[in-house]
Amino acid sequence: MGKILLVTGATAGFGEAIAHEFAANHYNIIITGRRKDRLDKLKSELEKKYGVEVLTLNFDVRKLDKVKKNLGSLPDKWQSIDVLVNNAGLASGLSSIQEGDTEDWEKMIDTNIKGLLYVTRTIAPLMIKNKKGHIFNIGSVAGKEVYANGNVYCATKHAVDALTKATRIDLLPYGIRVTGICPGMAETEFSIVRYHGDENKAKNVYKGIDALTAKDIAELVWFAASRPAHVNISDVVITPTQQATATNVVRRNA
Ligand code: NDP
Ligand code: 8X3
Repeated sequence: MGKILLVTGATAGFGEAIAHEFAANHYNIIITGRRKDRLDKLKSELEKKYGVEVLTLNFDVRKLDKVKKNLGSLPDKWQSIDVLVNNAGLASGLSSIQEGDTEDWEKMIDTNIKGLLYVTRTIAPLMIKNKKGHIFNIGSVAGKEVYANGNVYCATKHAVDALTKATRIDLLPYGIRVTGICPGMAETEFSIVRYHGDENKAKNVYKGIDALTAKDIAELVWFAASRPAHVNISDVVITPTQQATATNVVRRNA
């Protein structure tokens, strides 16, 4: 078995593009997500296009028992994971703190923080045992700054930022690399999910902007993963050229 990537949330957006990028570079791939039909479709695409092996694991990262069941007893040949990308995540809603929906809050906290922790807690010991590994956490510009109505999403991504730094320290003695990738505006299904399925509202987010694409993020992750073993890229903020901060954006025809 050659090198192995495990990417969570591979049924759309960044995760799907990261799976393609690594498969194109001859990695065998473990893909996860809740939508089984999409996992099955991606598996056959990757196998056909790149001739790599693909393992699909269909579970919700919020459920610790499912994370343990799916990732805690991987088939032997899939245990030697070289790269983990903690990507599964979401924004749900965009409301003030006084009007926010607590169900949205639970979803974001449970997925973006607790899900990432559950996966890391399960895979890091394997990496330590195998004496190799590279963990990527997908943070956000929302983990570097806060913006109006972003409250809980921003808090979860600040937590990801803290966990990336803390994980790097804890895994330092084992030579395991840890990288934070913090994107700005990228057009995926992210805003559709944030606006609870309202595609028109989601489209407006990127109006007049050449937003980042999922491929831009996948290429960045691949770049960091493919540096020589003595190089750890710690933290990268990546935005569209038309975006300077979470809120400073210049739109065409604005
Ligand atoms: P998408 O909505 O396109 O993809 C999100 C992925 O996460 C899907 O594959 C989804 O799979 C998975 N996911 C969500 N919840 C769960 C869950 N409970 N269990 C398992 N998988 C889950 O969004 P992006 O690709 O844009 O987002 C990927 C990451 O990047 C997220 O962490 C997001 O916060 C972050 N990000 C996005 C930015 C953007 O502008 N797009 C900018 C900065 C960061 P499924 O629904 O099948 O479970
Ligand atoms: C996603 C980018 O600006 O919507 O994390 O928070 S933003």
